[in-house]
Amino acid sequence: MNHPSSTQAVPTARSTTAAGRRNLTAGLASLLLFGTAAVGLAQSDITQPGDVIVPTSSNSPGSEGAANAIDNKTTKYLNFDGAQNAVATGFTVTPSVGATIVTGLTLQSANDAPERDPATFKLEGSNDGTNFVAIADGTVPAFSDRFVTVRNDFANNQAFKAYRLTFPTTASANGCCMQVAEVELLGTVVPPDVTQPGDVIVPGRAGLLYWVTTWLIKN
Ligand SMILES: [Ca+2]
Ligand SMILES: [Ca+2]
Repeated sequence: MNHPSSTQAVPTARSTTAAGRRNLTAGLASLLLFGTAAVGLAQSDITQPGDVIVPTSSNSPGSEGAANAIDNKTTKYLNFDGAQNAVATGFTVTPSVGATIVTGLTLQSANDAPERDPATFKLEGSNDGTNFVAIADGTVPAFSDRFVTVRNDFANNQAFKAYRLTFPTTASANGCCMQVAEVELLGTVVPPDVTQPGDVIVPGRAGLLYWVTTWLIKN
């Protein structure tokens, strides 16, 4: 590998303290290992049709299951357990893109019955599929019409491999259900750590790190 930009950038970022040089060295080592994959990632929907999705229950019409929530179409997911807000309905999705950091979501209202629209949401994340950590919860902005998309943004810096999204309440307690046409989870994909304990460290890379470290100490 060639890293001309890394070495050329060193003089302008040079620190005058020993601690600063150590920090710079550590930073450069990280850059050498991870490259620029973590820089400038745009937020986007981290789900896609076909991702593994498990509903809170199968109490849905045959053609209106949870997969409809992430199929990129106006088809709806309807769950009868949401009648009278008796149960928080929703789903758990495992994005095929791997670990992600989610900081927002969008919801699209379904074709009819606005009283069935989600009114509140709760988002949790998991890395083992069993233990879930709270990420965000709150009120869903009102839908002005059918097939309208609303968005919630929230602070989060934790990465997860799976997400459970549930809707504790609907716009009005109703005798039918909860329904939603489409859901997007907005976030960024976490670049994988390409190293693991026991990896063989090739002399070329070790030599480059030694050269950079020596150069920083001297300068
Ligand atoms: Ca989508
Ligand atoms: Ca859909």
